[in-house]
Amino acid sequence: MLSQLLPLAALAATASAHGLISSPTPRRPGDASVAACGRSVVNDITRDQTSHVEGLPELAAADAGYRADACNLWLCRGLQFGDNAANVQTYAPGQSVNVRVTLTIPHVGAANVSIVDTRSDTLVGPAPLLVWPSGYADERQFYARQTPANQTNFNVTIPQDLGGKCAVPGECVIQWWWYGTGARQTYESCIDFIVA
Ligand SMILES: [Cu+2]
Repeated sequence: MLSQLLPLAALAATASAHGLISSPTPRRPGDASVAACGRSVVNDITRDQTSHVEGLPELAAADAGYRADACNLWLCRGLQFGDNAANVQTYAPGQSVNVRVTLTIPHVGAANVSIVDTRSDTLVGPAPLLVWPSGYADERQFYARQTPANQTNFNVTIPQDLGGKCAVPGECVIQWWWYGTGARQTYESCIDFIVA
């Protein structure tokens, strides 16, 4: 439906794009991610930073540069703190944080926003910060330009008690996670932050 508005090259480049945090600055691929996940995975993510996790494990397994102990493709798509060290946000307990997501292709499903301990890949704090149990990125709403505004522009509240975690850069991320049920595709995007 946008084809008449977009040059062919731009259309090709975005054809598989789905979603990504646009603000605050999320983790993006770089040298640290190559060192952990291998060149094949990072090339795939670089080609389309909004694309899904499925398929990356196969690329990783076939790449000699992939280090299973350092690269968890199901957390931030494997993207590493070292590539985002210049963009560590500092938040106070109880602070409300505005997050923006760019959705470019919808696949209706579930989504949530959580604080994750990057070393153990476990939730930090009392619960996910936000949950959409279903109905996230619904195709019918999207193509009618009726996606609820709070799916792409929302606030999360930093919990008062994080159990002493998230004081050191790289220890915790705020991860936006979305699973398109019909498409069977997972999307992840991560914000690096500390509480102080
Ligand atoms: Cu898709």
